[in-house]
Amino acid sequence: MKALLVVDVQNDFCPGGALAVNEGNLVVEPVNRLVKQFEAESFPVVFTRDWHPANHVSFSPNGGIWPPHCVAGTKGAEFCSTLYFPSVSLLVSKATAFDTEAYSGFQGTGLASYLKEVGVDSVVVAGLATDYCVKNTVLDALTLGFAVEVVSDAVRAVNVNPTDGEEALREMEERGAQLVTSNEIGF
Ligand code: VGL
Ligand code: ZN
Repeated sequence: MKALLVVDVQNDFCPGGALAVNEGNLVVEPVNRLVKQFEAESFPVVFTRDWHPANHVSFSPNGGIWPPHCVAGTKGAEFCSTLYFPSVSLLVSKATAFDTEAYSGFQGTGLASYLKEVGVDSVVVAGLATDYCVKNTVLDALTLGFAVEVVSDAVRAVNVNPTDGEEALREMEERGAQLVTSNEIGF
């Protein structure tokens, strides 16, 4: 069975946010379409969120490389208001400990055991950002033995270097992920 993993579609990663991803808001439309398709099939939908304490090690005042973002309980950490939520879904918060960075939705969350428990062997991944949390989530999913499809029109990159997003997609593909578009997802 397939599950949909929606990665970090949060205000701080959208235009105007603390760690804005160019066109980050544009993932919402294809993501919403996919969520509705999975909901109609009664297949699992998982939303991850970056959910940091205010003193997180990844923040520049604490020696990290990012501006403070997605601080638990703030407006910036909320999901984009236009995101559609199905009647049933799983919420996964990550990077919640102040001293640990965690880009992958599988890191320290129990997500893999949950998916295996309910019979998921294949995941469809969309969201933000291509070159960090999407990439690390995809690579972990492959390592854990899941088949992985990455939805190319439903991801966007931070692009600290301008080609980071493209390189991340290539790396995911080389590791065995399939790049697909949102209208190509079958069950
Ligand atoms: C992310 C940078 C820092 C992401 C999270 O969700 O891709 N990127 N924290
Ligand atoms: Zn973060």
